[in-house]
Amino acid sequence: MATAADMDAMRRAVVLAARGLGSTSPNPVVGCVITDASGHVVGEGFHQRAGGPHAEIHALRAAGVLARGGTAYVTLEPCNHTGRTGPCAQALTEAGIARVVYAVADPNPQATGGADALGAAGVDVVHGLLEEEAEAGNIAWLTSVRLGRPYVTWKYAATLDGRIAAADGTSRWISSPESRADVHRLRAESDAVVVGSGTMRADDPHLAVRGIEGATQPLRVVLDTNAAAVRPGARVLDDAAPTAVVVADDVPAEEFLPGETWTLRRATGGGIDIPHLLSTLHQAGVRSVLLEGGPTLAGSFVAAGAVDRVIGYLAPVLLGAGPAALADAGITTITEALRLHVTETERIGTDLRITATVPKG
Ligand code: AOF
Ligand code: ZN
Repeated sequence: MATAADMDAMRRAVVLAARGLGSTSPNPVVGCVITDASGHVVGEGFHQRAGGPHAEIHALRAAGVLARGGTAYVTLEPCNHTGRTGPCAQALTEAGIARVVYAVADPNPQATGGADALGAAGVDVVHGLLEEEAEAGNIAWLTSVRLGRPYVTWKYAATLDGRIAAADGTSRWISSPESRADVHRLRAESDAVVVGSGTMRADDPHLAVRGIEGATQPLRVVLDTNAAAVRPGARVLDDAAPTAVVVADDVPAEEFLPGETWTLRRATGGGIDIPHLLSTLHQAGVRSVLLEGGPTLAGSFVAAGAVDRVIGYLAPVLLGAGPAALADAGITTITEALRLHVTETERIGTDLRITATVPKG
């Protein structure tokens, strides 16, 4: 049975887990709170980077001997494997933890089994407290383990009438400075930022995180199918963050620019094959992708069923003409419309930010 105090401790663990967003990939974000036998918090921890101690170990170290007889609240089932670190189920047992409450079962076949191991050692185990919140906080990693591809967020900024530029192509600045700063937070939480050749030509974007101290820079990925859009001196080629330029595998190598070039399959429509791109990113350890590309690229991702979440910044501006945020996504009749689930609405500066998820399956 879970009490109100259990809920408070797990809520705190979910908040702690989020501190690892952007820096733990290819591993999950995990938070842990330890309370003593009388319910006082004696240790907290979160997973900070892949290869480093798991959340439970940080919390156990903070608690020391006060962990004995206490409860550990963990957002993910404690692991049962010796990977880069030892099994947390064993560390919890050895510290004398009497009860473990965890939110989400670990779907990773190598690490699973912690709950059973704890139960077998006589620890009281509770599963599922704040499962939805913990799942949402770790959605990129969980999606990656389940689907073998990164979690994709498509972000755009548009006028209230859904346009991303005026008829003559001018677009600076539709959204407010606060919205633009918020995008840097999204980039910092993402492992990779993806744009296409249209955005490359129109904006010469930089795509690195600015203005957030200690932020982990994402991998900047430019889909330049025909090796024609990224030119020497492009801002994306500076050393502020790593960059991969993706070119179709039928383009002659002499046309590549110096630097990291990935050659991937071309899809029948002419662009890079999106499932191939996503599985390549997955293999490179990328668990979350922020799609900042223009309408054409976003249309291809939607058509490929490769968008999990949409974040739209809507500015109270009308243009009446100009390109729409999303180009053709293969939808021709209303029964095929992609219907989303709004998870959040927020005022950002003078704009409205809408976050919506794409239902699975
Ligand atoms: C984490 N941090 O706090 C917990 C994890 O690469 P390793 O050896 O550190 O193991 C990673 C796996 O351990 C991970 O995929 C997940 O299944 C489990 N739990 N991992 O990185 C943590 N609790
Ligand atoms: Zn562990």
